[in-house]
Amino acid sequence: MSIANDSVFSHIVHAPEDPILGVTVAYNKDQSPVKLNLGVGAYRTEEGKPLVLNVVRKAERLLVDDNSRVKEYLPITGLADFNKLSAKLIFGANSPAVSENRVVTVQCLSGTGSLKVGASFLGRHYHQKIIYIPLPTWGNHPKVFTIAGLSVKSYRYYNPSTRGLDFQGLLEDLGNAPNGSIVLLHACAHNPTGVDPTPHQWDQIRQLMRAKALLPFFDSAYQGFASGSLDADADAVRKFVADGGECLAAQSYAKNMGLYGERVGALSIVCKSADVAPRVESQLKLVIRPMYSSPPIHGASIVATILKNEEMYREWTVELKAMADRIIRMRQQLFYALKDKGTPGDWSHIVKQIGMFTFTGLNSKQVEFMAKEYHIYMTSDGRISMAGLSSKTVPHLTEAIHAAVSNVA
Ligand code: PGU
Repeated sequence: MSIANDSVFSHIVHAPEDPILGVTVAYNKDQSPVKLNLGVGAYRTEEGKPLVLNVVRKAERLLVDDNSRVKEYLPITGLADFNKLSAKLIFGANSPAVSENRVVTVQCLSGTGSLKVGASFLGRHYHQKIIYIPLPTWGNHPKVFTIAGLSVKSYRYYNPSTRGLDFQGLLEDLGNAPNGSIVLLHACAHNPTGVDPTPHQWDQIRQLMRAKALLPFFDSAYQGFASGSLDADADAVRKFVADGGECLAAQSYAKNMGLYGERVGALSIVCKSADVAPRVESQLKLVIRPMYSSPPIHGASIVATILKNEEMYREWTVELKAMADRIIRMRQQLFYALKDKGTPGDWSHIVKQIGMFTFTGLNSKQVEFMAKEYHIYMTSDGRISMAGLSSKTVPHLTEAIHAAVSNVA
């Protein structure tokens, strides 16, 4: 009798690739010398290479040379310095919530891990088990929140015909949400649309949410990448904290410090009073302990080293601004290249949208065509990572988009 046929796992069906990370799998299989990966949101240099920031290299050298550093377990909540500095980074140096000890921050595994810990905490301890996420949103959001036992609903966000915010739809949907519902908000540089509310619109969203006791859960994966300024990109979050209300915030250092694979992030919960915060923290520890016990030490040490040293912090902001500026230049180059070529359609959204991505409006058939004929890879919703583009590859992408919209309906 054959043993192979007796696997206790033989009923298992092959799962599909992830809609975003699967793009890289397809790209890796392509043998063409002109292939281009605009799928995953990961920064590339003008030469198309991944970038390790100078200031990160510097921090790593300091860490390696410091013999007093050991590899002991961190506490369940992570590196204390890292947590304090992360709260300061997102809520601001003079945040009353921080100084009044109303903020609990725990180190987590990048942005995804921070969302996951926050979601599990809410699933266990928050009275309203409904979360509203924008339509569209990052593809992993519904999965993270569903697994935490929350019921996931969506609110209107993007209007394909204007290629802008569906502000009326957003207000209507949040206005109709049951009181107390959780609302997932992209802190800045909305993924995948590149469309953010204006400061005035943020204010209206905040007022509506506070009036209905909706609980804001900010996903901040791109602080510094939208405008090039860390403070400006945290503005929406800070306004919500400034009104004294409660919220959650998931931070990622993947993009803004280029620490993708180090998996460094933080979850903060802003409470109304300092007596609640330690109880919240104690329950977060019960979420984390059986999940991964305690977070990794290296990446958080890099971040803490940079954030607490004035000179290194300044260096970081310069390098971060350079990344944001290069992305903006790519927007301009692509826009003018399409215009010069006379490619059918209005492409002004390429320069209007902000952050790492352009939501091109290309449909899944056109996306498929561009992969097959031009070896250019992007997610099937037509999102391209502007950070994956360079002056050298803009002409090839322009050709491909031109051919796709001219030949594929
Ligand atoms: N939140 C948003 C809005 C994101 O875009 C991403 C990453 C994350 C959280 C999670 O980032 P961490 O790496 O866990 O810190 N989105 C990128 C990266 C690829 C992916 O899907 O994870 C993207 O291309 O959409």
